[in-house]
Amino acid sequence: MPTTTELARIRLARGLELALEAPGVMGVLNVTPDSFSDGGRHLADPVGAGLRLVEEGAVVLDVGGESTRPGAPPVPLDEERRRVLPVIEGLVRAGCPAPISVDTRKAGLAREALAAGAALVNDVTGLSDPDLAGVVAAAGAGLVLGHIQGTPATMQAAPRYADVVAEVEAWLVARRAAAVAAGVDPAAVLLDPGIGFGKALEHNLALLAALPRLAAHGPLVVGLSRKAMLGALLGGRPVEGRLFGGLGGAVVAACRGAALVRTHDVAATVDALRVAWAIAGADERAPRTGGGRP
Ligand code: PMM
Repeated sequence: MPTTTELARIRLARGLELALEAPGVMGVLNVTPDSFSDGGRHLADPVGAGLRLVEEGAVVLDVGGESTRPGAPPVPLDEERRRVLPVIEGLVRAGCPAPISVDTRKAGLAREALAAGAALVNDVTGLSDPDLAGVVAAAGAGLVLGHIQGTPATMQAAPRYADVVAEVEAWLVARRAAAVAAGVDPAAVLLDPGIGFGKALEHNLALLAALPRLAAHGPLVVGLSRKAMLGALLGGRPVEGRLFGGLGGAVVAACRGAALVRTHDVAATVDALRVAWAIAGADERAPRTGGGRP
């Protein structure tokens, strides 16, 4: 259990733990040629790029080999393996000091990534592969369960909810229960409302407003870095112009209960969260003086 000064303590593979006293940053290391936000950026030296993100302050490094951008076709296991495993092995060989997460929906890839040194599985489809929870349980690994409506190929076609917060909440609670029933340690599970995964702008905004309610069910991961919702809020701004908007979103997500903010822009987000958290927390730490202004 977290102590009163801890925001969250998450159990990971190989006896590792992620103890967070303040919201942390999950750095994105996509090794895909077609990710919407950084397609191909890290392909030349992915291990070096990952180590730099950790130096910049990422507390977890999320390695992904299958783009989940809207409309993305599925990547065969062999190809995903070819992209991801050498990077995880390289990071381990280089002594990567942060736990490595593997962003995959496939149980087979998760098993191999955990054997290669990953400590956490980030599944944006919340157990669409029925074997994934068993793989995570067997490795004693951490598990991020993300909410999605549809599949990456179809999810943004016409997302529809009667009550998006209640539906996502019920879904996350059910997926979490399924993971625990398959043997995953309840202290190893993080939940993610899945910003942009089968959601229109109004759905994303409703979920971000409801983070305190969702956080009652477990530590939250929130990812909005460079996503279309930022472009929409900024008058159609393209991906490369969304940094400052993303920082605004990251700060609000952290102050509303996200334990981890997933981002491409690690250094900037780490600074933004440090300042936001110091200021947001100052109120509770300040001595009570009975009300009057000094
Ligand atoms: N978004 C993307 C990929 N993986 N994982 C989690 N847990 N949460 C997210 O919001 C998330 C994710 C897609 O974005 P990218 O192409 O920028 O990685």
